[in-house]
Amino acid sequence: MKASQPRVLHRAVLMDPLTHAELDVALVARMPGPASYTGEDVVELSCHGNPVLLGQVVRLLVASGARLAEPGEFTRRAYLNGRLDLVQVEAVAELIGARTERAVRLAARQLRGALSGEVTTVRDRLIDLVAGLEVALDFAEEEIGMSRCEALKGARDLMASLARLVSDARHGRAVQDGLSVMLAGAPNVGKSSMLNALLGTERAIVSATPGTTRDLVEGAVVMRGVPVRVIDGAGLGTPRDAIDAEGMRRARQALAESDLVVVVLDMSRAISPADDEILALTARSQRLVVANKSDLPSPWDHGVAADCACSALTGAGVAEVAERLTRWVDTRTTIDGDEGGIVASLRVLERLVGK
Ligand SMILES: Nc1nc2c(ncn2[C@@H]2O[C@H](COP(=O)(O)OP(=O)(O)OP(=O)(O)O)[C@@H](O)[C@H]2O)c(=O)[nH]1
Ligand SMILES: [Mg+2]
Repeated sequence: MKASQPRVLHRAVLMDPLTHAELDVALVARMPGPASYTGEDVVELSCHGNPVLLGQVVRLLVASGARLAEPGEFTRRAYLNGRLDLVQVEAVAELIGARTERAVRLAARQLRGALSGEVTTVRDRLIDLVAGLEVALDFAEEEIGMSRCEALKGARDLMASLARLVSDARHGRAVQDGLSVMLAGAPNVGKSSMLNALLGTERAIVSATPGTTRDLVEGAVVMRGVPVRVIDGAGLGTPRDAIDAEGMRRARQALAESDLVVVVLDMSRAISPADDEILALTARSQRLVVANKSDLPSPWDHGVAADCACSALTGAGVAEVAERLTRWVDTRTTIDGDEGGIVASLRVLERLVGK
């Protein structure tokens, strides 16, 4: 193996050293440090992807003196040997956990050092600013170094760069972690029908009996490359029994924790006190008010109380609801239509906002 050309794949027949039984025809590459992932000497074996075979190969290697890596050990070694910085190490975790192509793209950019590069630029500018000011203070008579005016402008520019970095990082987190949308409304307005229409599957039970949904029911959709959880729960109103009350408590909690509330109204009947209560409860939340059952005659004009109208039963207008949700996802994950370039970990984000 030592004699083999480094960083070139070689074909190798793997054999059980005791029985000499052939296990697999594999590919093997030798990557000598320091130009390897961990910075140490590494040998990579690529076997056929059968779990039984892989288990057998690993067992034989361990019997011959190797040991299993601990979780994250390769990346830890890469960090300790200066091959990756801490932000890139976090990017490895983000990459492994990414659930959409967009999240993969973002984590890959960070792994290549995008965030580290931005932070280094800010740091260099800060050092320039401090150095310029120190010179100005030390040689106050001679008018060299940085003027107060220049320093103030430099500091303001830096603050603006940091603010952009923080908002970019917040957007990045939304892409990585996903967003949640809660369907809220009085009993029987068509929340479960709306969930099913948005997901395109019969996920939740729909019935003409008010109080059908008790537990939270949810499904996932991808909008603009962002995973979005759509959650349906019990209708909010006066509970008929203890189970109803518990269902409503769960729905209220999910409503408080969600990123967006879709308030569903039934436009085939007059606005009820329960509707008013939900509208008041969500007045300060990010919300979209949808008038459902637009296929039925209505006693009111939906334009007054709602952002849009649809029929979850016939499907009319549901595309517009989805379009509005997509636009909201855009506002949470892009800056002026730009996808943004970083997904900072919560640790980095907290450091950036100075918590
Ligand atoms: N005509 C019409 N009927 C609808 C529409 N959406 C839902 N319904 C009907 O309204 C009734 C209640 O629908 P659900 O989706 O179960 O309503 P919900 O808000 O989830 O009700 P709860 O879970 O009891 O709070 C069912 O009979 C549905 O078929 C619609 O757009 N038009
Ligand atoms: Mg329901």
